[in-house]
Amino acid sequence: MELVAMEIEKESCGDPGTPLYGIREGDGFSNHDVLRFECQFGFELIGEKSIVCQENNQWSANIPICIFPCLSNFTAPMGTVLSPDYPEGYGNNLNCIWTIISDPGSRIHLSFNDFDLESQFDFLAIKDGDSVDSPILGTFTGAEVPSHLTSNSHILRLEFQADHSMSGRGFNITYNSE
Ligand SMILES: [Ca+2]
Repeated sequence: MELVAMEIEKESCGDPGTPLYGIREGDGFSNHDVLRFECQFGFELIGEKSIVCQENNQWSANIPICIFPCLSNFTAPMGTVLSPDYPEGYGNNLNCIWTIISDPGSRIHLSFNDFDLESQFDFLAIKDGDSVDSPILGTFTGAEVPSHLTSNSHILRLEFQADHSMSGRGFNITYNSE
């Protein structure tokens, strides 16, 4: 019996774990076993929905990650952008995009009232325009409160990414346009 058990052990890919905020179906880690993944409600799965233990004892892919998408547009002439659950900490696995849209020909001013992100792992990037390829006005991390910032165009895009662990207070940014 022990020999058989050892033989099975040799043809195992090992436990790849379960994604944070995810659910795993299947509990076999041997060759040809398949694991399926889903994310908890509200989270978005990035990566492979299922992986198979290959004959080389490697999983066919890494386990997926579950991220919480947050997306909103601001069209009022002034307002406040808060990180999720500010100031209680924004959590993990976030990919947020906020777009501030003012009247064509106007500019948008940002004032940072508070700023506290996990340094080097969570980032806020501010882009001058509405697309992912728009010029970057600044990328911020850590606990140093950035100074005022003014757009060149009438649209600002705020992209916030948080990794899988550790959180700061988050941020509180007010904007106005003229
Ligand atoms: Ca983090």
